[in-house]
Amino acid sequence: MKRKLFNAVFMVLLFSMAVLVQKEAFAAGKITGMVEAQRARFKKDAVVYLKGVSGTFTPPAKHYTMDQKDLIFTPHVLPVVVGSSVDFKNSDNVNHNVFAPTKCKPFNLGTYGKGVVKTETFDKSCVVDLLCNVHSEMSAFVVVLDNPYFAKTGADGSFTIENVPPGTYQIAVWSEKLKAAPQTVTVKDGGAAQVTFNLAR
Ligand SMILES: [Cu+2]
Repeated sequence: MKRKLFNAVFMVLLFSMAVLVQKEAFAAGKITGMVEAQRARFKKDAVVYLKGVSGTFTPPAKHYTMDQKDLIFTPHVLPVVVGSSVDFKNSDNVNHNVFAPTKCKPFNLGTYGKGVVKTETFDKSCVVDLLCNVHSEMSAFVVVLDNPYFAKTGADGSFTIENVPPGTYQIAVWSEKLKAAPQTVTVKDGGAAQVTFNLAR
């Protein structure tokens, strides 16, 4: 008897999960595409994002990490939603510093050695340049965005923005060196929209 009851409850649970999954699949769409550039290296690490999406967005509770390893900030470009916190690590045997000369978010975490982690919260949407005053060749960017609908391009320039609510949006691209005009994109219920940006000077 108990087993039958268990089976019945299990089936109901399974059924409601299937309904939920289906609802989710129909509600959200995605945007895929390419960021093209004449020099292949500029295709990588561009940030594609939606502008002016209404709503308030909760930043993730989990901190992002930006490491300093082998005299390189990793990742070089870190896109986050406004309000996110980033842990700045030093994994090298030498001292590093982290400072941001950016007007919208000036800060300096000081100079620190291996194993030390310092945290900064990014509460304004803007592009924050990061430098290390011990090693002038080191640089990175935290790209702080108004909403969670963004993606960073891979080495081939491809990107996918997942879970986009249906609607018409302005879509823009940020790149360290190059530019491209924003575009308009329409995402249909559960659909996949395609966008291509051509970066230039
Ligand atoms: Cu350094």
